[in-house]
Amino acid sequence: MAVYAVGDVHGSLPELKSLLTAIGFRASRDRLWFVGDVINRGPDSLGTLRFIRDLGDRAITLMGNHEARALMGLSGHGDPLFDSQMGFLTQAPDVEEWYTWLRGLPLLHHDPELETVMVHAGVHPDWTLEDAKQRAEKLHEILEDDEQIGPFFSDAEKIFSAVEEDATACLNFSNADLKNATNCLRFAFSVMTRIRLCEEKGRLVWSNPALTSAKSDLLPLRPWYELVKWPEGLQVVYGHWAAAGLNAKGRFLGLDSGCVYGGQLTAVRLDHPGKPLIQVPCPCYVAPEAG
Ligand SMILES: [Mn+2]
Repeated sequence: MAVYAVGDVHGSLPELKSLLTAIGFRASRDRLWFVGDVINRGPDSLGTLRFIRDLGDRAITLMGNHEARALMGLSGHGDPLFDSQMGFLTQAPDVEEWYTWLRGLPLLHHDPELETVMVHAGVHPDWTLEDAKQRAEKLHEILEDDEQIGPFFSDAEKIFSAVEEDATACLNFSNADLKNATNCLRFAFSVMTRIRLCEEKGRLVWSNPALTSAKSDLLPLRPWYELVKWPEGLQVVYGHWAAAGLNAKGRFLGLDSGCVYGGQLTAVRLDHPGKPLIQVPCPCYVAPEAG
């Protein structure tokens, strides 16, 4: 059996099929891990969803920020981007089935045997591995619960805006009262699906203008993974950061190599000691943007 992690597909089904041919993927024996953001921007989001769903338990797919936006919209808390981007879902005859499928996507996957963690964007530098897993499990429980998912998404501001003031208070959310716990979990949801840069002390920087801002109060900025203090032997696979491109230098392995922007779609074989990378080229489906 071979285990491959695949970077952000973004609806690029032809390129995903080319990649699987290039790695010699055998559905009868091999496994695929998708870092999330399998939908949007590319030519065939619905086809990509169907392809991955039909892999059944041979694929593990994480929640990316694009799946999160889809899920929020389908739960009745959409924003203008949901309306403009998610027609492939809202007009699909099996939209109810996709709502259920999206609700089941985990925020984080840890395989102790492979000593590997996968998360879409990243984790907060203050979290231990157990902290991250605890939050991901609680979020999974909320998203699958009919009574909890609506209230959880009801405050979109807390999901899509900077809520770093909740970070410190959230290190042990089980001790917080319900309101704070909900905001802690919204914060965790936001971090795992959207984090890129942090200040040295761990304060998150969400907005893209900050990437080029010379404002002294925003500098110096560091990639989240440079501040994480997890055990050395643990490998962390993530996506989400197309603007930074492939990161294959250390144990933090960034696989978003900008497929929809004319870059590559990347897979890495996780169970092989050399961690070989396989890439296929992609046409430019959309103009580059940081998102
Ligand atoms: Mn993303």
